[in-house]
Amino acid sequence: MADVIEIKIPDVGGVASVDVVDVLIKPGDIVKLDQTIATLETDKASMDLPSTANGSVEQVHIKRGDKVGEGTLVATVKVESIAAKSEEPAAKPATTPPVSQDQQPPLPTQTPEPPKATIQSSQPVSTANIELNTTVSAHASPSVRLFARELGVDISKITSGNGRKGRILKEDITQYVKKILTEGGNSSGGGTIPAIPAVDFSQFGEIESQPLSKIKRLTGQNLSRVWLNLPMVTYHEEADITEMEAFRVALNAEKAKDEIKITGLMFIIKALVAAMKQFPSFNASLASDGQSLILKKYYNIGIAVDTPNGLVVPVLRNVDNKSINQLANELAEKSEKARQGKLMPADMQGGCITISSLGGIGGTAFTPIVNAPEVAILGVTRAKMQPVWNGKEFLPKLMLPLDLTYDHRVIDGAEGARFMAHIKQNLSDIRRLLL
Ligand code: CAO
Repeated sequence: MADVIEIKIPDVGGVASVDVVDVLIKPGDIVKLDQTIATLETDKASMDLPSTANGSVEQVHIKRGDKVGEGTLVATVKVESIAAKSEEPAAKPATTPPVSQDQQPPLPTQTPEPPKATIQSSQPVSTANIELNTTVSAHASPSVRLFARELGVDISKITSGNGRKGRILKEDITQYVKKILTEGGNSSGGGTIPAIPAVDFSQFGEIESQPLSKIKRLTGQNLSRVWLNLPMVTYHEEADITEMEAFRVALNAEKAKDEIKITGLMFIIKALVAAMKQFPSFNASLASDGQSLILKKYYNIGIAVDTPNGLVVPVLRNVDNKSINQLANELAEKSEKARQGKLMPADMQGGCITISSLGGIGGTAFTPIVNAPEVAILGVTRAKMQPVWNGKEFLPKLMLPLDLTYDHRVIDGAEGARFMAHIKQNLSDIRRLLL
């Protein structure tokens, strides 16, 4: 006669509430004693929940994402008779040697059948126990499952590992990811991005293979990560910099030959900081848990610099306290250091917003990628004389195209437009920067 056992969450080391991160059984499954049926996680540890019975799963009462505590019903399992495990003392000492599945006590079929009853069974999970349980019968340890989850790998897709009795190891996860990336992904899985197929270009003509610089490789990784993680919007605007340009030319005319010349970028930095002060959510980063915004009270601006080895972003610190001349000198010094490959990591850290200026080269607009965890990046392309209608006539104006890409999780569209309007207004009349 079949008995029904209720498997419940045991005492999880005194923790009141743990997250269910994986449920590994469904109704109809046959489970074995000690087999992992769910994975639980606190903010400090991941742990496997072992089955306390041999039998077939009748019902599963938890799902991924649930918060559970001691006594929560996990599953009901129909057994031919009560598993010996449920009668064992609650906690196993840490020194208990692992028992292999082959050595599991047989179901006590010889003993008289107990009356049909619902038996509550819960085996405490201590770290020592978790290790024993997973060593015995789980396909992968909690740390390997955690590793797989961090990489977005569905561990059930790996049928067997290189560990003892086919146990899945960390190396198996790494191998699986490598395989997916090189073979073009598993389009049926839905969780992976199909890779671009490899092509033998030599079949079409002569080729040469050139290794990417370290900067390019690292930048590539970072850009891909940002592209995949941030919902980005780019907003375009134009600022009339006719007067600003006249002032800049006049200032440079006063400078001695060997003095650093001022470019429009210095005024753009100042206008950007003025807008960041007005709109603090632009001078912020999303906390890693996505639950809060970290507002910064300092104003450090990263400037994307083109170098023979790739793009680097030195950071100008506390620009709100520096003059236009100081900024021009500092950028000249840092961009020279960047081009010689002499920037130190500290020179590139602590930025609040980045400016990517292609104005010296050309362009009418582009869509820069946010330098996360910053929330916005300002792109600049080449200013151009244009006829602008003032209501009565067309006047020649020097118009500067600006492109603002922002993280839409933090900045909404109207805020982005207002931020840009502020920058535009200040660049069109730089006296406003004194206010
Ligand atoms: N419109 C018109 N002219 C511009 C301009 C603009 N928006 N921006 C710069 N110029 C002019 C400058 O006035 C300067 O003119 P002169 O030679 O007559 O003095 C000339 O173009 C060269 O300027 P510059 O590029 O040397 O100086 P800058 O201060 O504008 O920029 C720096 C400095 C370091 C940002 C720039 O040299 C650089 O490396 N830019 C590349 C950035 C990049 O690659 N971004 C990547 C985009 S993709 O993510």
